[in-house]
Amino acid sequence: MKIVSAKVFVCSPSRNFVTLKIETEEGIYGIGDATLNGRELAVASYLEEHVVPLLIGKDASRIEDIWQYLYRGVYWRRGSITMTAIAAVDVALWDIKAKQANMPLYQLLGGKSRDSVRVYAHANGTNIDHLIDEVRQAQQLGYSAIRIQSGIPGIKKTYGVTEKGIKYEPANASLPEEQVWSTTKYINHIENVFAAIREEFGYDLDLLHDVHHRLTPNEAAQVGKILEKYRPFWLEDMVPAENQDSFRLIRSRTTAPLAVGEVFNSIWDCKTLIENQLIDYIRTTIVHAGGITHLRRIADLASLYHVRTGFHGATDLSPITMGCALHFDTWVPNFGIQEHMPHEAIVNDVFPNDYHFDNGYMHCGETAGHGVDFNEQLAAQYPYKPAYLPVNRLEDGTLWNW
Ligand code: CS2
Ligand code: MG
Repeated sequence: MKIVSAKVFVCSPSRNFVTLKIETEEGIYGIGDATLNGRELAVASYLEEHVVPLLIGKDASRIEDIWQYLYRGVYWRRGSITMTAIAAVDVALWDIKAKQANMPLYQLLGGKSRDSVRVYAHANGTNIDHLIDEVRQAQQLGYSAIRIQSGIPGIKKTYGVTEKGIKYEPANASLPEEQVWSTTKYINHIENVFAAIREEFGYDLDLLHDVHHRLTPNEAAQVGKILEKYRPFWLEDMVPAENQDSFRLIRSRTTAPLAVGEVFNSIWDCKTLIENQLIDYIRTTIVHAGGITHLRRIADLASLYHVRTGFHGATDLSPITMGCALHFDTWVPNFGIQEHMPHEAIVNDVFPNDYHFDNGYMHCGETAGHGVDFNEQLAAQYPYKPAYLPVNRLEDGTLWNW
């Protein structure tokens, strides 16, 4: 099962994606996602210059050994670029192995723990009335879990919110757009949002909310205490989590369930959080944290401490990651929920896939492999476009967390 070629593709059907295709001498190929929103070319270059030359001639069946080779062999371990590149290789090799075994990926992981994967939708409103409409639309599609994000009076533009009818894509400018944030204005408003949604839809609907790294631990504790009575399913990324110990302060003051991890790239980023049960859901994703091989380790550690998975699933992760995540979600015993932001039709044309949505649940397919392919010819019609995520400043100009 010798690797004879490995190619990197950067394309932009509605947004940028980086894809790795590994081919073996038997003609079986596998594809992996290497997309890192706003830093796509860094991962593409890392793969082309420092990974692909090392892969040629290696045995594609030795997934673990290649993972260890790319992790330990680099000396400068971890980081988003390195772990996204390793993830792309890892996912492509799992795809090859499953194709060789002629079985869908979830079978290789250990078979089904559930017949379908519960997903949550995004509802984003510029104001509370707009948000209520968005929640209703998601509910009518069958979602029983919905993430709610609202505009905040006095803040021009905030995370997750766009004008009616405009699809949200944060990497929206060829240089970072500067946005302004006010924690005071946010804390003054967020209870109105939850109270209005609970008033309109009751308590059977699971409500999620993403604070997107913008609070201090004490502010996060305040928001958790304010929102507890509205029974959120989770409050996500309340604070930046480099200092995992910060969550001890939050945890000691609120019972609101906490989710974190979409920006993590290895088990070391979440070891303290998980072992001390400081969170309820781990959001670390296959494309940014070393692939299936490493995510299995994170999920197994989490299962020892009552922490469930809640994988990131935004549109800046390619359908390859969504496909893999659904196979993983179908197997993993301590599954929590899966984020679901449907890709544009053209993205599904470039990345044909066999998964589908039905009434609030996603179903991975039965195709051998992870069930996602890559149309090189069509992809070539959509060349890379520079696109950066915004940066955030406080009202006094202090650079803050976006
Ligand atoms: C967000 C992401 O979906 C989420 O939970 O945090 O959409 C995030 O803003 C983007 O992935 C950044 O590229
Ligand atoms: Mg998030």
